[in-house]
Amino acid sequence: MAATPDPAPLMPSDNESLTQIESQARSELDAVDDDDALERWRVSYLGRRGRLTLVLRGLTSLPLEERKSVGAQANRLKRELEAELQEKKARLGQSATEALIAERIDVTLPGPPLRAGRLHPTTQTLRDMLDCFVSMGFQVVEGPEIEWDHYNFEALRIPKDHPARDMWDTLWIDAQEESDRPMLLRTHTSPMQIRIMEQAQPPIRVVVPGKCYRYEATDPTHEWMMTQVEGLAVDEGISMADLKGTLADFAHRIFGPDRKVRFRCDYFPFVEPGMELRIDCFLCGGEGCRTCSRSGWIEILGAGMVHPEILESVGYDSERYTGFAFGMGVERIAMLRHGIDDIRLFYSNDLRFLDQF
Ligand code: FA5
Repeated sequence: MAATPDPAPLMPSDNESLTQIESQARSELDAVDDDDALERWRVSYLGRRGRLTLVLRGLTSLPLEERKSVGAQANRLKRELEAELQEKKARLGQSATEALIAERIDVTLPGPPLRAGRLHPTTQTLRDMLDCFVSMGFQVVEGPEIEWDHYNFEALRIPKDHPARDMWDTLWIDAQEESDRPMLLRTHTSPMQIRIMEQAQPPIRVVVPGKCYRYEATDPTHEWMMTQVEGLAVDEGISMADLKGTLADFAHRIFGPDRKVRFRCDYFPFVEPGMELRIDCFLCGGEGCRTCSRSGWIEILGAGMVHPEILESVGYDSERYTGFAFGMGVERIAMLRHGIDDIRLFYSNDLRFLDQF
C-alpha cells in the first residue's frame, strides 16, 4: 500500500497566522473535557500533520531573517502547548479519580436486611410426624392426588350409592362422575392402602403423607384442602393392641406424655373394627368451646383393622395375615401443638400468622 504523502508545509504568512493558531488552540483546549477529545486536540495541533507542526516544517522555505523570528515564535508556542497538554491530561486524570472516590462503595456497611424463609407450620409438623413413624420402622411412600373412583371408593368397599360416600363430599374431575372410570381429587390417603397392597407382599409397614380435597363448607376444624398421613401395617399376628400401642406412642411423642388421648368406636367401610382417636381440647381443657364443637375433644384420626375382604381382594390370605390402618389430619395436629384455634389460618397466606413459626 502506498504511503500517504505528507501535506505541503503551511506558511504562517499563507493562510494561518501563528496568533490565530495560538488563540484557536487555547480556546479549543479549554473546551476539552475527556481523554478522547484531548487526543483529538493533540493530533490536530501537535500531531505529524498538526497545524503547528506544518508551520514548523515550512520554516526552511522562508528567508533567513523571517525564518529566525517565525521559528522562535513557533517553537515557543509548541513548548507552551505541549506543557498545557500535559497539565490538562493531569487535570482530567485527577477529576476521573475524584469521581471514582465519590462513588466508591463502602463494603463494610451492613446490607439491607433479608427476610429469612421458613417452613410452613404444616410442613414442620408433617416432618416431625414422619420422623416419629420412621423411627418405629415405617417406610414413607407417596401417591397421586388425582385418583380413580375405583381406588378412592370402590376398592375400599364404598360402592356407588353406598351411604358412606356421604362421609367424603367429593370434587370430581370435569364430568367424570358419570363416566365409566370416574376421576376425582382424592378425599383421603386411604386409596394408597390398595395401591401398596396390590404391589407388595407382607410384611408391610408404610406411612403415606399427602394432600386431600373435600367439597365441604369450612369451619374452625375443617378445610376443603388438608394434609393426611395414612398408615398401614400388614403381617402375621398383627392385632388391635399393636394399633393402639402405635397410636398412643405416637400421640405421646408428638403432644407430650401429659396429653389426654381417647379411643372410641367409629365406622369406616374398609376397617373392622373401626375407631377414632381424639385429644383433649387445648383451648378449653375439656370444658367445650367453639373449636372443639363443645365436645372438649378434637378428633385427629380414624383407624381400624384392615377389613378381611380387602385383604382377600388384593390376593392376601386373610386367615394368615391381619393388618391395621389409620389416617390422620396434619393440620389438626399442628393446631393442637401450637394452640391455633382456626384451621383456615394455615392457607390464608397471612404473613402475620406464618411469621410466628
Ligand atoms: C378418613 O379420611 C379415613 N380415610 C381415615 C382412616 C384411614 C380410617 C384408615 C380408617 C383406616 P376422616 O374423614 O375421619 O377419615 O378423616 C381423617 C382425619 O383427617 C380426621 O380425623 C381429621 O384429622 C382429618 N380431616 C378430615 N376432614 C378434614 C377437613 N375437612 N379438614 C381438616 N382435617 C380433616
